[in-house]
Amino acid sequence: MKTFLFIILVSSFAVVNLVSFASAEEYFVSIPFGAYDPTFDTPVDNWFEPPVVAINAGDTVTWINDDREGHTVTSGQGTGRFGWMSGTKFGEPSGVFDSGRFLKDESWSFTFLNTGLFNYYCTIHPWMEGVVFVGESIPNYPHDANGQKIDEFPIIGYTHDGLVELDLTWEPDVILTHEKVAFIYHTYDPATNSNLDKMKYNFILLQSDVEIFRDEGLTSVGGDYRNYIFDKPGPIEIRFENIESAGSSGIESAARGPAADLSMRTIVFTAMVYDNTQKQEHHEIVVQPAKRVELQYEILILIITIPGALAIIAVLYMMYGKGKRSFRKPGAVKI
Ligand SMILES: [Cu+2]
Repeated sequence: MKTFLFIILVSSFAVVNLVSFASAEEYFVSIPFGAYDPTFDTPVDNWFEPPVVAINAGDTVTWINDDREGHTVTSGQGTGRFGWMSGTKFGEPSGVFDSGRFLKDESWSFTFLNTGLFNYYCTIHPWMEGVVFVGESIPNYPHDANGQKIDEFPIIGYTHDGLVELDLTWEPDVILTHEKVAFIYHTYDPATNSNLDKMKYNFILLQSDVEIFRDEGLTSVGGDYRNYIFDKPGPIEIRFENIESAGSSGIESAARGPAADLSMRTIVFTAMVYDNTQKQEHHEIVVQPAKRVELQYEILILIITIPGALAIIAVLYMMYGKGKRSFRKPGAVKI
């Protein structure tokens, strides 16, 4: 019951784009000796070293003043190396962060919780410019759209009437853009804990609340899988709608009550798609399972019935077929 409530809770959450912090790290930026000198006639190549830092949301950057003068680390646009020369430009702070002046051997830290590109500069020496790029932190474990870790696959969902259980797994655990993900699911009758003989449903994918894929009138025997390749990062919903099931016995029992309102028979799971830093495009469109499951169901019947029929024919042939022979070896002991 606890699991049941948990699933209801998880699946009913509004999809919120929250970043989960896999492991926060600290990065260091030096303000090198000579940064106060705009002529660049210094032993250094950059005003901030390194001038560009790429970090993940939740990480901290610490600036250390290795110069002899006081400096600031202020979000916004500086004047560039030559802009200050006109004497009219002093930079424009953006208001995200401002260290205030800190002196030789002092340091100042800032933790970046939001993703984005942050330009910064020194308000005292506006030619001093740097950049912090904050990307999404990609966890190395499966989780839902709220960043809640999934400790164990499969995750389990039920229709509101509790008559259909759907267990979902996806591979790979972390979903990236331009990389095929397989959603693998099994369907059960919770009353008997056995696979559903047949389940009809629609499979729908939504990303950032927009429907991006819909496959209607699917039929599954015990389970199935769907492949998909996402173009964009962002939270997704994996929806199984209009679920119709005859249960594990294959017969809709009277005990199951009146026919359920199909529009209510929906099971929703959520997940997050991350930007793929290795692959920027893909050439396949949507990768589908090779065959419609409806067809597979019929094939399954053939697979079961044909060998069965052949076996019966073989037995009948052996019993009543002409030229009946004894398979007993001569001289074998009769028991
Ligand atoms: Cu400065």
